[in-house]
Amino acid sequence: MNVVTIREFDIYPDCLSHDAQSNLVDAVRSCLQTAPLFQPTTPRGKAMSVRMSAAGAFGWVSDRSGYRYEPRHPSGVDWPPIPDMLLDLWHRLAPDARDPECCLINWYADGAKMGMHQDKDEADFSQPVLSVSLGDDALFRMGNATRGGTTESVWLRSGDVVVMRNSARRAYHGIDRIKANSSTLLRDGGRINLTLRVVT
Ligand SMILES: O=C(O)CCC(=O)C(=O)O
Ligand SMILES: [Mn+2]
Repeated sequence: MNVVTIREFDIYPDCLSHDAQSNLVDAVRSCLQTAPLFQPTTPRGKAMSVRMSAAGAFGWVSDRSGYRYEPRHPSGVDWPPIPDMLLDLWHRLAPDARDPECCLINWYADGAKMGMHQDKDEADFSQPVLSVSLGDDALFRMGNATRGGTTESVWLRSGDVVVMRNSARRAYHGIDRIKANSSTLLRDGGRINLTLRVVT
């Protein structure tokens, strides 16, 4: 499989075929019927521009009580299981890793973005994070293990997969913007990002 490595972020362009992408969108929509998208706020009470949900044993949530993983959706229902095709992808690209315990679902409408951050609410940083892009193109910025310094950016397209492992696992990263209407995969436009994580 083709891989481009930038700052130890392994980027697999066109990893998922068009059929695989539409099957995955169907699987995500079915997860969202059980666990609807919600609008997280930062611990200081600012609404995030991305809407979120999750699948798996844990979902990531954020509100006035802080950033954390929770075993249930804010409504009280269990998170739905992680779709099998994502588990297959994880096993192919991260064969030595433990099984993922969370698939975070991020939904970006036009104008949504995600500030530079580290994924650091997990217990075991030896485990990778795998990220799947679906729908509109997104400008992904990759930084360093500490805030600031030089960064490099790449446009992630629908079907691209990124694996953050080794030094990239602790590196700051974010989404500066999405390019509206750059993909026809999602009927109402926008972008879905899925990140598989080992939480415990
Ligand atoms: O949307 C993306 O590609 C990145 C998402 C992300 O970094 C996260 O959910 O922690
Ligand atoms: Mn992240």
